[in-house]
Amino acid sequence: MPTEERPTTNPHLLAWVDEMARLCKPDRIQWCDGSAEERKRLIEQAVAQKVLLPLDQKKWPGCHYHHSNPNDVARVEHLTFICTPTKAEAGPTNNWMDPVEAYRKLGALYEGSMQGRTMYVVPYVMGPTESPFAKVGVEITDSIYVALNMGVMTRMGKPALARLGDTSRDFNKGMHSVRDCNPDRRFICHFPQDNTIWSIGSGYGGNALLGKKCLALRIASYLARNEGWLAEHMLILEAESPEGEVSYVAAAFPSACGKTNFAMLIPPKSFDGWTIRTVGDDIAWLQVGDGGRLWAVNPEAGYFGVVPGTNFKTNPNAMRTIERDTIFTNVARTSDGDVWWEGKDNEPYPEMIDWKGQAWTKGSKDKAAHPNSRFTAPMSNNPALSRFADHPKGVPISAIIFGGRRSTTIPLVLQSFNWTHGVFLGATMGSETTAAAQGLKEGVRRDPMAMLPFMGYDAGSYLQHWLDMQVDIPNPPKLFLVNWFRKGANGKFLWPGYGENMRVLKWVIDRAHGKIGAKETLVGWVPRATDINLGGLDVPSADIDAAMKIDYAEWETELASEEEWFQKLGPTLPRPLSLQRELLLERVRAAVRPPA
Ligand code: GTP
Ligand code: SPV
Ligand code: MN
Repeated sequence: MPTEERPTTNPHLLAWVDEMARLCKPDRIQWCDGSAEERKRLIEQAVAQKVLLPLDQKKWPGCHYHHSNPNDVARVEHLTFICTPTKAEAGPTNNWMDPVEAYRKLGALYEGSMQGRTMYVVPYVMGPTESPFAKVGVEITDSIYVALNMGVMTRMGKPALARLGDTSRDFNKGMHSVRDCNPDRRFICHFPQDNTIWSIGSGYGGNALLGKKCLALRIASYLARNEGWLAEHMLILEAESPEGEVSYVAAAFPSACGKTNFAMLIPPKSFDGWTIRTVGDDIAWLQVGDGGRLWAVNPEAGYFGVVPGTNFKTNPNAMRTIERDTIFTNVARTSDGDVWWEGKDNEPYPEMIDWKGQAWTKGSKDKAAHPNSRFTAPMSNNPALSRFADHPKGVPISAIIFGGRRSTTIPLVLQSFNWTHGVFLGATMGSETTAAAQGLKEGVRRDPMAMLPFMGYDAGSYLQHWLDMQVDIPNPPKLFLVNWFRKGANGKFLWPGYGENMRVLKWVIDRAHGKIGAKETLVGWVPRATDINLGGLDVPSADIDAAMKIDYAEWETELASEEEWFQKLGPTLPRPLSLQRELLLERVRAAVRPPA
């Protein structure tokens, strides 16, 4: 097997790469160095192989298109496994596979899977390269598309090998082969005790870009629990007031529920002087630091964002971010190299090629772009990137917001009474399912802290870890719940969302700094009528009231239905959370049916 010169002498890394090469039998091994020349060469090769299609380079400089296999368009939660020695460690919300069995089963599938192909060795850093937060991973993959995406999403190549050094064993071993992209032979397995990920049969997103959900959330959450920090599915934003006061807010919304949009928000006119900048759009690593505060870094270097719904009105910063050097996956395209998606500013072209590669005509009832079509773009493209996005220390978090996609019950915004109540709000968060994962039942599911698909260990222990963090953070952020997705009787969203979410964010920030009042309700603190600036908002006040309403009858149903979820969590469910539920339910019941 011809091997190019190996850019490291680290014996642990070399031994592992050799072992995996013996198993998969690639024709060639290529170590990625992360340079611009290498990227250019890889893109040329991907274009020659028709893995990437160049877009019109005048309209879309440096941009390319990729059709994924139509059977491979999103994360697959039913094929994702936590492989801990005991099933109890994975907990009741994760799929579990015995590690011995998983290595055997996937090992057999990897056998010869790279014959005739190139094996890319992709060293990468998650986190600012010089940061004490940062972690090194190495992904082995037979997908040039994955290698190119990792080059955008992570600090790839030389910096990773430099950080790892010649002797350390401290790197995540990520093995990935698309093999024949057969859903019957598709598995995403995590071995937290071994700092290892084995993924096979998918080339898409979180199944295949192993630094993202697999390392930065599932493996990292396991490490974080043991080491006393948090790895979360959260955006991180920077808000600067007209007076120049800067605050940082993190927010956990489930997949396709608005993190990227919130992190890139442009305030409405009546918030003149306010600027929002992005630190991260999907993942936050949070550690206790200076001033006894919780500090956050974004482990990623790029955005793998939902395309449909993105336009110059909803998210101008995203539109500018994807103008160049972006990979578009599964949107619609035209034969002359333009792209289109549902919710783009312009009308669809009469004739296009849909995400499946098939002819599409305007008026067709099928979507031209897949609802989970995505852009991969470097964060350096973002005109609103925070100057601290790459800072080794991270940023100090003043508020953490939880929020799902809920048609009913959950108000526009609610502040928790205290840390325990805030953890309870996160733990019981529900959200209606989206296109970001394949094969989920429609309807509301409980998604604690937006981490249900991303916890690398038992859910009850995860919630206990959140509770335990309180005593480790002398100056903790304040905790909030939001809902941009409540609907009226006509089935339409009550709240306009997007940039208008600034109105809610401002109240959150003012509350976090103790600058503004609130009304106490049985289920949390809410803004009083005049606390939220609604200037210039063209929405009927009845809709605003309906979006913010706390209806105790609805809350009674909500709190009662949470019992089933808590029962599912089993014996590791922290007692403070079940007591919190009972307390709230008793109070709400008494309000709905006052004693005679
Ligand atoms: P992941 O990358 O899957 O983790 O998703 P995300 O949480 O970053 O979601 P994103 O910001 O990409 O938004 C997903 C979808 O929700 C897009 O189609 C958006 O247009 C839509 N969306 C985002 N924010 C809002 C909002 O405030 N209101 C409404 N109605 N829709 C929104
Ligand atoms: C999500 O599903 O939450 C994503 C996209 O951010 S993926 O990378 O596919 O996980
Ligand atoms: Mn995500």
